Order: sequence, then structure tokens, then C-alpha cells
Amino acid sequence: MKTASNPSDHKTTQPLAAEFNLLQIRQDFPVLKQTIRGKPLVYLDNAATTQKPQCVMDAIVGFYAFDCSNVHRGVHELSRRATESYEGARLKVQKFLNAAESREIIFVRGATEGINLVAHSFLRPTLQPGDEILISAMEHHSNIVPWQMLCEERGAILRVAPINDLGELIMEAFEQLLSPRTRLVAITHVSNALGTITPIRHIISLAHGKGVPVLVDGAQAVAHMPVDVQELDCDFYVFSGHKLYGPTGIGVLYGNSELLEKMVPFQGGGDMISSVTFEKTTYNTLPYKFEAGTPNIAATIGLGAAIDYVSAIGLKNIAAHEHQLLAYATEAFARIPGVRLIGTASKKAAVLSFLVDGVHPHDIGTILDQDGVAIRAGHHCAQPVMARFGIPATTRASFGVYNTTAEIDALVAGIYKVKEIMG
Ligand code: 7TS
Repeated sequence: MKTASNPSDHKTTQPLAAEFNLLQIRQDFPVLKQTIRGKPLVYLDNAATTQKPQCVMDAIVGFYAFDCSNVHRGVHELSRRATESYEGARLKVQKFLNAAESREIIFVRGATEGINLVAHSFLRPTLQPGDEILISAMEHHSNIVPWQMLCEERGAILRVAPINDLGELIMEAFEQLLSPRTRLVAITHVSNALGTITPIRHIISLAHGKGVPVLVDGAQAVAHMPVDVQELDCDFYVFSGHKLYGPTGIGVLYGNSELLEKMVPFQGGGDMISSVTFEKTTYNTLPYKFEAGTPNIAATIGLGAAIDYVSAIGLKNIAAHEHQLLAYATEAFARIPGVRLIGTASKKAAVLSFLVDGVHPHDIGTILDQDGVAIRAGHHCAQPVMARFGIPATTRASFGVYNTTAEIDALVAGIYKVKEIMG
């Protein structure tokens, strides 16, 4: 069986910087120590969710073991500690995104909820029939369906900027679609199905040039590159904790404070009010206006730990490591006959989507799983991307901080096995 070249020929597993020690990083993730059917687990489904380092689990357990209490409510010691850790996580997110103020950081369940919050609280109250929302053809369903629902309700129009055969946004078309009726641009920073990094800074400056606010879906970006919301000058930025080595059930909406101040609440309930009578309720200040009810305190603290973890390694180092992995995998796949990559943009992050001639992606996934190689097969909640390429599904390998070239070799060996079995 032919495999990719010897991993020792490549330098990708060498430390990139003092902070980047791949062996140590792998030690931090207990899940990676297991075998699946006798083979070491090769986890290449990081775009779906990432594994969690021990420090994140410790932070969650530590909260439940020693500090379990509600936030912002109690006068007692445990509530004080819980509130301090919860608000401490907000400060960590603020620093992580370089937001100007901590009140611009709203904790939500994930990227999906962040987008729905903006749809409901920012756009819905003012959207008129004939108004337009501009997205791209490479969005995840989370950044399509909320806008579609809103358009249907308000008689507004969803415009879609097309992508080329490489999976890159066609900028001329995007500019043309940016019209006097555009009320919001909502666009992904990195495509989960193709790996394309969109020219988000340029997109934002074009939109702002016409007075149009921009929401960036950063679900696939924050774990893979440094993000600075002030430098980007975006109005909204959303991400999910679980794709950033943090827990599920927690995510972030960053919003420019001027816009957040003017927005109506998303949900009503405890914590989001400053006073309530049966006649009238006045709302709490930012960020609490958007955090109704008891939040996911443990997960928020876990997210804070995850941010500490990736920050200590350095997002630039993570980006460089994953860039090398992607280059190594792309090169190795180019040598496998009958394999076609879907998504070959000049700027990509951590995602390798592909087809193998005559084999359904689900069969590829099942055969790889026999050898402990975990990938995703399907439409990746991006059915319009599949339609654009005229295919029902792809097989997707997606990389994270702990992956190695040896794991890519295992993937490549698995693809040869698939061809042998199915061909
Ligand atoms: N936006 C993008 C670009 C995504 O990739 C995802 C999840 C979401 C939004 C939604 O995130 P959630 O945490 O709110 O669900 N993407 C994937 C994926 O590629 N495979 O599983 C989930």
C-alpha cells in the first residue's frame, strides 16, 4: 500500500516557537491517549467540535466542586466567587477579541444563538419590505436560515454573493450586490465546508463605505488565527466555545456597544432587568440586557480556561502549525489518484474537503473509522455549498492544534484502503 512520504521528512511536528510544543500539547488532551479498535485515535473532526484540554475540564469541575452558586445574585462567598469567575471569563474574551469594552461581550449558547440574537434584536425591529440582507454562498445553515426566516416575516430579500470554482468569494459580484437597500452583511470568516478564509477586512470596509453594518460568523476562525474586532472594525462577531477547545453550550456575541445599546432584548427574564412592575419593566445595562436567566456558568468558566490555554500557546503559532498541516495534507492528497479536493482557495484554514471517485463520503467515513480515524462525511450544514459544486456531500478532515503529520499519514493510508475495498 502506497502512503504519503515519511513524516520524518517534514518539519511540521517540530516546535515552531518556544510556546509550541506539540508533544506537550497532546499530553494536555486526555482523550487523545485512547485507542479505537486497537489503533490510536486520530481525531480529524475539529471543525465539528474540538477536544478539551485537562485545564478546561478542571475549571468546570472546580466550579462545581468548590464554587457552585448562581451569579450576580447572592451575598454569600460562593456566589461572590462564581460571579468573579464568570465575569473574569468575560474579561478574557474581551482581551482575546481585543474588544474595546467588556460590556460588548455577550454570552450566548453558541454561534447559532449569537446570529439569531442579532436577527431578532438588531434587524427585526426596523427591517422593511424590500430591504435586503447580503450573505455569501458559502455560509453554514446557521448564517442562512435566521436571515431567511426574518426575510419571510418582513418581506425582505436575501441576497447571496456567489463563489468561484475554488470556493472563493467573487468580490466584484459582492460589491454589486451591496445595494442602497442592504441593511446587513452577514458573512463567514472561514468556511466550514471549504476552509476558505474570506477577505473580511476588505468586505467590512466596502460595506461600511455604504453605511452597512457587518456580522462576522467566526465559528471556524477563532481557534485558528488571531482575531481583533477593533482592527477588523466589524459590528458583530460570533463564535462557539466548543470549537475553541472549550465546552459546548457557551458562545460569544461581540457587538459594538453603540449598536447593542439601541437593540431590544432577545429574551425576557431574570438578570436582564433593572426594575419590574406589572405596568413597566426597565432593562438592565449591557451586557446583562442580553443575558436573561441563569447562564451556563460552568461552561463560561470553562471557556475562560480554554482562552487562557490557546493564548498561552499563541494563536499565531497555532495558525502556523495548522497551515503546515494543511499544506502537508494537500500535497499528500494531490498524489492519490481519483481524489478531488473541494475548496482550493488561495487562503485556507485547517479544512480539507474531498471526494474519492466512485465512493460515497459516508462509506469513506465508515472505513476510516474502522482504523480509528475520525472525520466528518456529509453536507456539513452547508447544503448550498454542496449545490454550488453539484455534489451531495464531501468527506472532511479538519485540523486542530494537537494534530500531527503522522495522523495525516494515517488518513492518507486510510484513503488507499478505502480505494482498495471499494474499487
Ligand atoms: N458557523 C459556522 C461557520 C460553523 O462551522 C458552525 C458549526 C456554526 C456556525 C454553528 O455553530 P454552533 O456551535 O452554534 O452549532 N459547524 C459545524 C461543522 O462544520 N460540523 O459540525 C458543526
